[in-house]
Amino acid sequence: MDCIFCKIVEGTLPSTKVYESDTVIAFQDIKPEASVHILIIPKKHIATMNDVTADDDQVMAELFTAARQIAIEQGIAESGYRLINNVNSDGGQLVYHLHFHLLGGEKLGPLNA
Ligand code: IU
Repeated sequence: MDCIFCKIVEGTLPSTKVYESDTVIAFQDIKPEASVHILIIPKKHIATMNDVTADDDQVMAELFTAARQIAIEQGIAESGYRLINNVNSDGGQLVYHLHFHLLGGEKLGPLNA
């Protein structure tokens, strides 16, 4: 499958990883939109939020656990952050492997500016 994030999971493409478990990895976004910009993804290929099924309940729970833990590690849990998932074309999704953007480390602007 020709998926860039699957290649990052496999290690055939480089990334700056900040978190890894059996089911989830997180790495620095290559084009950061804030001081902290980390992508949190399931290792399993799931194209979009629309493709998540009940079979993925555990991995989704682990993904949000990872997000909370990374926010603490990055020192932004208390100051605040944004967790964003873009879906399909109107949502601005560019990479079709489910991912959540963890953004913070500064005062973020309006969501749809
Ligand atoms: P989107 O939600 O699909 O629009 O976000 C894709 C993100 O993936 C975007 O912020 C890119 O900068 C980021 N990214 C990356 O970190 N590494 C890559 O090799 C590629 C995209 I391609």
